[in-house]
Amino acid sequence: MTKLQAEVENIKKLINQSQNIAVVGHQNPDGDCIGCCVAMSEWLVSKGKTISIFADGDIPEKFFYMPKAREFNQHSAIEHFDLLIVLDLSDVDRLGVWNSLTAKSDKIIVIDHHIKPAFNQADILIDLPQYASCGEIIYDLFELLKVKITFEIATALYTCITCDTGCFLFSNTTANTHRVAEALMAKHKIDIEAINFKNFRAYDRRNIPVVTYVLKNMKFEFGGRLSISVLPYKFVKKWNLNYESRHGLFKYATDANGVICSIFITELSKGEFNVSLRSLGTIDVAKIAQKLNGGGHRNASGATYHGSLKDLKQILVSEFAQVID
Ligand SMILES: [Mn+2]
Repeated sequence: MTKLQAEVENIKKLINQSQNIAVVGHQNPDGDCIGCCVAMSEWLVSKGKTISIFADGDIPEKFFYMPKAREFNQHSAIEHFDLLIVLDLSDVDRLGVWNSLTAKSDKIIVIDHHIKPAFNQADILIDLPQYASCGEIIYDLFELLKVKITFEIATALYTCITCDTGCFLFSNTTANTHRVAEALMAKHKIDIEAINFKNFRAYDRRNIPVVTYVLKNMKFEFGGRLSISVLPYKFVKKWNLNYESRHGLFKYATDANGVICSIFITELSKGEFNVSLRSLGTIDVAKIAQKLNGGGHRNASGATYHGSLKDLKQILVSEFAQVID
């Protein structure tokens, strides 16, 4: 019996006995986080539950093809929930401004696929790092719960799966990932061309000067196996770049021929840096992120660093020196 099968009856029981339910994803919400909060909320609303959806940060407009994506962070005044469902994060710190939700909720279910589970408040904790996306877990859970998958739910779950696998390009993609995508396409007639255009092809032409800067200033170490890109605060501020558009720049760092590890540093404010790490194959960048009090997956992780850019680069280069040879 899988962990998911073992917990299905407990999840069903907690949901059945709850009326006022909060669904929350991680800060800097991405496609997986937004999609699984939307899919979960669509289902719970169809069961007559009262739902509030939260995630600390802006919801990129490109995700508004999912109607429920517009409903995030609208319910700040509510003081109490029967149940809190935490999706796509297992580190309580990544609730950000919504970390007070745990104290306001009678029961907590956490469903996640990151490597660092640390959610002590959870009544039910499902951490399955073998899954490429949290949305893929939700699909398997919905199958076990015999949930009627609607067009809206299928669209949201397909968004999760494609966003966390780089549209099936990353090494986390499994046979089950494809099985779930096949089921969503075959049974629910989702518009994959429209979804994939928004998430993988369309870009904002106003960002071209930033792309130019990043490409011009990319540095390579270890004979071209490690790439380092830095986005200074003046660009983040001038172009008002949100997490989503900053992240779109990362592919230039990761996809150069010969690169097996990449670092993308964004200066969020003076002395505060967002660090994103990527790797190919067995090189574990989650371990490096954890040394900076961050976390993530083996091949994709991140952290926030306070200090000088020079020190940060030095720490990262020496960490990578130990794993890259
Ligand atoms: Mn995810």
